[in-house]
Amino acid sequence: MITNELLTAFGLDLDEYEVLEIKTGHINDTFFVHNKKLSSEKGYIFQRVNTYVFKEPEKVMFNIEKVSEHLKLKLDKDCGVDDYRQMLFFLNTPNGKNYYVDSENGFWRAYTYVDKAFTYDYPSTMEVLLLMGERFGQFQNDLADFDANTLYETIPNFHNTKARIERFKQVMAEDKFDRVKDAKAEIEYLLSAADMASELSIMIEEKRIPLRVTHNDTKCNNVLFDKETLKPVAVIDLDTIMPGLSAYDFGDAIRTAGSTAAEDEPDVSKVHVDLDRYEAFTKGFVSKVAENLTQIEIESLALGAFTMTYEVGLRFLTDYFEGDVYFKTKYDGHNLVRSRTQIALAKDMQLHFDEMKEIVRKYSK
Ligand code: GN1
Ligand code: MG
Repeated sequence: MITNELLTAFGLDLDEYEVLEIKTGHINDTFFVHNKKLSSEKGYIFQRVNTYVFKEPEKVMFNIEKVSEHLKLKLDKDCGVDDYRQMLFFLNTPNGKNYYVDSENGFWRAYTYVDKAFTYDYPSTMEVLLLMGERFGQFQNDLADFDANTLYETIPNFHNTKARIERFKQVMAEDKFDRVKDAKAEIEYLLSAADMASELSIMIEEKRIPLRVTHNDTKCNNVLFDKETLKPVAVIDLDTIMPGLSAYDFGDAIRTAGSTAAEDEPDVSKVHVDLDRYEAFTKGFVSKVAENLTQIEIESLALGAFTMTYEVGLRFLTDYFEGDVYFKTKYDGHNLVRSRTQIALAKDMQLHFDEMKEIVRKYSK
């Protein structure tokens, strides 16, 4: 996987490094390339970008570079001791590109490993949720003055839930793997809640809500925390940075951080939205973004949480019907299980929707 050819392309010598695979993401292949001579934590992250998912990976790297330049200017303003760890620094090849296509047509990139840091797959306390909300909110706020039109839409209609519902219907009609029969109740729910899940897409179509530059994949393990201070450092996984809604980033974070269970908990009776967790995250996020958001955006945040949860439930099920070609899976039926978990969470959010909206209002005054 990690070859001499690849390391040489980025100016490194394979003999000096050892390689560990990191298996967290659902999309790319990720490796920690660690310098044997230096401390255990010095090195680089190498990633092979999934080109089934990202059809034009050069554009992904273009977006990341532009956004990183902008974030760096913000950073330099009030630089603290460890501030270099607040962003990712990509390595260039000798011809000045921030990626390398290897002889097997693999699309690779490399960036500095943020040392002395860790992520939470499941935030452990309200304090962590508050800090996580602040960090994602800060990230969005730092990009409030970045012109969304200058970025590529690297996955067209990525969070266009309405378009995804149409595609879901097509895939269901084709039923290539004879799997539609396994998910009758799930399909029924997804179709019955389609109108509510399409509201944000329609607001965009009708230009009733502004597009910003958003992260679009704000799972809670996409914030790195410092091992000593336990404070957030970097926001990572910048692949899907592109025009989007504030509600997407708030919503996708709530989907993982505000739930009582893991994304793929098989026992759906354990899956709920935890309003205390929701409130802690909301308090942090809204405190950072409120000054730059319009009233309609503030009002859309709770809907974003429902929409992102519904949407990924629909996406997992679409992928199950298509034969598990998009998300990496750990066992047969994993995408079906994930979809059921997300549907259980989306349903619970509908039950608590008024309280969720009220909590956002409380912190945006
Ligand atoms: C994927 O790569 P990862 O695991 O951060 C997916 C997200 C989904 C998420 C569900 C490019 O994110 O959209 O919300 O899985 N990324 C892409 O866990 O599709
Ligand atoms: Mg991702």
